[in-house]
Parts: sequence; C-alpha cells; structure tokens
Amino acid sequence: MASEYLITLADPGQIPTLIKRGFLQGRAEPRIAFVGRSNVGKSSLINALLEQKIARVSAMPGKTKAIHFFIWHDQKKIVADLPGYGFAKVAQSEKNAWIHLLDSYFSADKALECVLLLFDSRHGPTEQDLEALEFFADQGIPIQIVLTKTDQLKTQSERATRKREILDALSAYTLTASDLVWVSVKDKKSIAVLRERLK
Ligand SMILES: Nc1nc2c(ncn2[C@@H]2O[C@H](COP(=O)(O)OP(=O)(O)OP(=O)(O)O)[C@@H](O)[C@H]2O)c(=O)[nH]1
Ligand SMILES: [Mg+2]
Repeated sequence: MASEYLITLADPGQIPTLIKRGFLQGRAEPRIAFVGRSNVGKSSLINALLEQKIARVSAMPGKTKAIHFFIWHDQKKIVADLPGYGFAKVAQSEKNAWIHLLDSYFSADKALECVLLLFDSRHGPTEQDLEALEFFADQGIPIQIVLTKTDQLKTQSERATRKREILDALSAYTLTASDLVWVSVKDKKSIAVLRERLK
C-alpha cells in the first residue's frame, strides 16, 4: 500500500490523546506538514507526491478546515495536510480557531521533521507567507520552500521575472535558489525531485 488516511485533528482538545511521547495516533513515523495560503495547492501536491488521490482538492478556497494526517508508507512518514490561511471571506472567530489549532499542534508535535511552505509562483510570498516563514524559522523547524502552479507561468521571461522577485523577497531569510523547488502538479514538474529531497 502506498499511502493511507490516518486521522483528522479538528479540535485542540484532541491533542493529548492524539500525540503521546512522540507518537501520533500510536505511530512513530516523522511528520512533514504542508503549509500555505488557501488554494495554493497543498492537497494537490500531497496527492502528486503520494501518487494517490488521498487529500481533498477543491476549486473553492478554504476546503481543508482541519489537519488531515496520512501515512506515506513508501517514505515512512506521516503527511499533515493543513488548512490554508489568507482566505479573506472567513470570519475573525474562525481565523482565531485556525490559529489556535495550528499553534497547539505545532507546539505539541515534537516529531515534526520538516515544514513544506508553499507559495504561489505567480504571486510570490505574501505578507502572511513571510509571517509563516518567520514562525517556523523561529521555532527552528526545517523549512522546504515550494513554488506551486508553475504551469501558469507561460513565458520564459515571466518565469525569470518571478524567480528574481521571489528570491529578492526571500534573501532577508538567507534563502537561496537551491532552497526552492518549483513544481506543477499539472505537468508533474519537479514532483520526483521534491519526493527525492524529502527522503
Ligand atoms: N494549474 C494548476 N492548478 C493547480 C496546481 N495545483 C493545484 N491546482 C489547483 O488549485 C486549486 C486548489 O488546490 P488545492 O490542492 O485544493 O489547494 P489547497 O492549498 O489544499 O487549498 P485549501 O485546502 O483550501 O487550503 C484546485 O483547483 C487545484 O486543481 C498546479 O500545479 N497547477
Ligand atoms: Mg487543501
């Protein structure tokens, strides 16, 4: 079996029973978390990497509202599909609940191996993207930056411009071109490269 659904974390109250002594739902595999704004392509990327339609994808932003965990047997890891941020139409109370859930999870899970931080390659990092980057950097959690939807960058010059702008925005965080992976699930660009990096 390539991968399977494990469990959903919808409420911080579940954490004490979910995470115990480094185990998540009784499993020891290290966790990798997919983080990024709503609609950036987190669930799609998980499906591409795991080669299975396991995470729910939607054209409607804000689809993933809880943290869904999957077992990635091939790589002996647990994949966490997180709810996206930056969805303007969400009420403040819901945003607060979101922050509380993610904060609680990240402070509880000590077996978090890496965070994949996804930015939309068409727009580059937003203010919230950079806040997320700082949050994980401050906690000393290794970060892999992924630029998504590169199939939408149609021309060579558009790609070059975006690349330059994104590197500029990230230079303050001592990130360089080699820290970035540019992917597309549509044309499968760099999916294998990213899979290899996560090993
Ligand atoms: N063209 C193109 N579209 C993509 C790509 N990846 C994802 N999409 C589309 O973007 C939309 C959102 O994808 P999701 O994977 O659901 O995004 P998400 O980050 O999980 O969104 P939330 O769960 O709302 O936070 C869907 O319509 C996908 O088909 C890509 O590489 N290229
Ligand atoms: Mg999603």
